[in-house]
Amino acid sequence: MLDWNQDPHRRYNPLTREWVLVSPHRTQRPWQGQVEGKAGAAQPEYDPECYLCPGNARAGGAQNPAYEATFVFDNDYAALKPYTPPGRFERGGLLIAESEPGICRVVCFSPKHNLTMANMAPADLRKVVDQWVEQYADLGGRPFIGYVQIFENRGAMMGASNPHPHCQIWSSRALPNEVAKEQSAQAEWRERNGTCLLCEYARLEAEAGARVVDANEGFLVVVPFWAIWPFETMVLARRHLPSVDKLFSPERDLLADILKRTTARYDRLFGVSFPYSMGFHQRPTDGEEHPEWHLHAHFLPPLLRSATVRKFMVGYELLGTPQRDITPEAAAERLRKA
Ligand code: H2U
Ligand code: ZN
Repeated sequence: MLDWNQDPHRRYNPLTREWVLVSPHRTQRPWQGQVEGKAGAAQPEYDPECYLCPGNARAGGAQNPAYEATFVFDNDYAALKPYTPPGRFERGGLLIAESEPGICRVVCFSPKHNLTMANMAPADLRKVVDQWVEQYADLGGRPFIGYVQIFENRGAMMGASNPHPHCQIWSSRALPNEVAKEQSAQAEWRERNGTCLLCEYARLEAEAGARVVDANEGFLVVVPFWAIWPFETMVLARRHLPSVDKLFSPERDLLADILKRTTARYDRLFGVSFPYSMGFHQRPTDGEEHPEWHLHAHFLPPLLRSATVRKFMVGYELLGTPQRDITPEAAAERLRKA
């Protein structure tokens, strides 16, 4: 009989409608590959060389104000620009291109260079949540912005250019690929079943318990049944709401609380400031109501078995299907205990 904890199997991700290969028996294989350096030394509260610290000059020549809580500015090296002229190219149904206007911003979480979400005061992290809500409304309210992607790259391993606590916001006219997959899956689920895909999923996970990592009154943290990254998690709003602007004030505090708890838990897992990319997926800002959307965040950390051994997405995973060794249930158990 198949043993889900030992035998190779594949799991379905209903949000992207893609599969992941799970090979639990492989966790014993030896590793002689690349070993990453441990995260750098402790940082000072203020770094005169940091382009995000208060009062400092940025690369573009602008100077940061002496800010005291959060600070937002337009990215000096924006990937998207608001005044992009319209344009479309199509040849034979195969060569297709179109212009893409957008706005990219950087949000500093705190004036203190050496903080992270894990060690910020809850009241200060709440101000970051408020800033996300403001940015979602401001950017999403513009007629040419159809989606607002809020994300954080944390740690040099994830390509973060700077340890100063910050995130980025890229807002664009079109839906990004990952969001487009989740958009059609949630819309079709709602059409077919009359329910919300992620409300149903959260209910199943809360019932099963094996993949639940943490929870508060507003949010549930799980290692998704279909997780690709070893310690990937998903933060799900417990209430059906499409986007951060619909959070009640106490729910904003609960979001700050669950993010702090989750990042602190990650840091405890291997005793390092845990690297990850995280971001929110929420209702597109194309003017439609989108009742199918359910607000959630994904944490996608690269670390595999220690602070220095990471997972690489290569070979079969790039050309075939993503694959994991440690089961989502085993990862959730380790995170719960951290
Ligand atoms: P990351 O750490 O996730 O790379 O984010 C830093 C962003 O800050 C990056 O997108 C921008 C980079 O373009 N940046 C500025 O806007 N001004 C600067 O002076 C340096 C970096
Ligand atoms: Zn700094």
